[in-house]
Amino acid sequence: MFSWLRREGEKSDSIDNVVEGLKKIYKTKLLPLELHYQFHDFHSPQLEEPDFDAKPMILLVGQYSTGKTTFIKYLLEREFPGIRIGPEPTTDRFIAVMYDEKEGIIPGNALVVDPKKQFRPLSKFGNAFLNRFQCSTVASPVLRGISIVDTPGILSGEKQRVDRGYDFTGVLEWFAERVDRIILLFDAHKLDISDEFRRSIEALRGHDDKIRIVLNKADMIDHQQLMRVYGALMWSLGKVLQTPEVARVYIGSFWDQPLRYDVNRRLFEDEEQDLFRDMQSLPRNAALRKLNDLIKRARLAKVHAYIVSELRKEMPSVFGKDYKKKELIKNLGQIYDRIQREQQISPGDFPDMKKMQETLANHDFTKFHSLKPRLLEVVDQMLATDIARLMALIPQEEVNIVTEPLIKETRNNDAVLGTYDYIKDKPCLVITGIYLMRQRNVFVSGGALRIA
Ligand SMILES: Nc1nc2c(ncn2[C@@H]2O[C@H](COP(=O)(O)OP(=O)(O)OP(=O)(O)O)[C@@H](O)[C@H]2O)c(=O)[nH]1
Ligand SMILES: [Mg+2]
Repeated sequence: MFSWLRREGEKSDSIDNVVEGLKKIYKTKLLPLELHYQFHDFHSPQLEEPDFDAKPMILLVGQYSTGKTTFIKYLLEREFPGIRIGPEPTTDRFIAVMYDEKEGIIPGNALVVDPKKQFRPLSKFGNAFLNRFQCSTVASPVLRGISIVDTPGILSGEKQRVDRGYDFTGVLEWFAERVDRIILLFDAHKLDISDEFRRSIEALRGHDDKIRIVLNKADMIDHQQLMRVYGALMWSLGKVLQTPEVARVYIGSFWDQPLRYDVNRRLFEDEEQDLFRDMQSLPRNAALRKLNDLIKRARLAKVHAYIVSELRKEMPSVFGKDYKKKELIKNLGQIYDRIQREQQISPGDFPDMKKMQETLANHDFTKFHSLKPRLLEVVDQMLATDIARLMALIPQEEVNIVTEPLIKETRNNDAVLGTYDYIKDKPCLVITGIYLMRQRNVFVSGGALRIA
């Protein structure tokens, strides 16, 4: 049934070249800027080879018993080592389900020291987490193209907040930042969004472009109830996600058992097709996403350099350092404003103020470096030329995938760098540069959009 995933699993040479190119420009052009301004202490750790090489990952998130583990089983058409399915809270750990000829389980502590895997930074969440983290390897053809991460169901109240013993939301955020898709599962038969789940969704908010929502177990209810549950879910989601667009919800029953109510069979089949088509595009789009992520990272690294060097400039050389530091942290908003004005950077590009203030409190401002324009110029040049060169290597098909939302988003005053031209006598917009969406960056090159 999932033969398409198998086909997509074979990587093309051009995508390999893009990944190699990204590694090189990261190491030679962006990393020096990150190191100079301690970017890794503030935002995200240094990227290693496996971060670039990793297959696209899908993260499953939901309250307990919404069918996350069953969903994976359905996708793989088989079980994986360590699988547990049941009506009570069952999965008690994060499980990365990955391809390997040899089936087995690699425990968390061994995973984070494996230089070939991308999980090394997870060691910062401590032993309590590592004991609850594992990799299950399966020789499933589906996993040749993607990896899937199963998570413990989100519980309510104390059980979620205290009993876990590690920073659950922090781990979720770590994965959310790195995965290609986040599938949020809801149980149509028992629709309820607990405060804890709401908080987890909020932690994923910065990645809303990756989120897909599944109203699972819809086979348990009839068509009338389904309409009501669907409406209730949309109403609740609107409050939690706070995006102006309406979320796309895939309705279905992702398991291999007969449906209890058959009235909606056709709907479920169509929805499944749509969702799987979306997942099918992941291996192809992964190169584009990695490129995109590097652009995002470079822009944040630049803003970070401006902030840190500005703080350095404000520090007195002899007396009153502690007092000044406190004052600067308190008035960080003014520094943001100043940089925004002087460097013409949009407010959405700045790091979260509260988080930045907390991290700054633990740093010695006198050790910060002052502005080194050369480092920034190298990154600008990387964004302007190297990225465009790599972009051109990505097969045209993928470029076209992102040209569609472009037209919609231009209404929000975002920038498309391009030229008007005629193709077969029809006026077209030929996109040659960077396109900035409100929170994310999509880089497009060589696409041609017909003007209506
Ligand atoms: N009716 C119906 N039941 C389902 C479906 N998917 C899963 N189930 C049942 O729901 C229960 C929970 O499934 P799991 O896959 O363990 O759910 P989970 O989200 O992984 O749960 P935790 O690991 O505890 O968070 C099991 O009894 C499954 O058999 C579905 O599509 N329809
Ligand atoms: Mg489970």
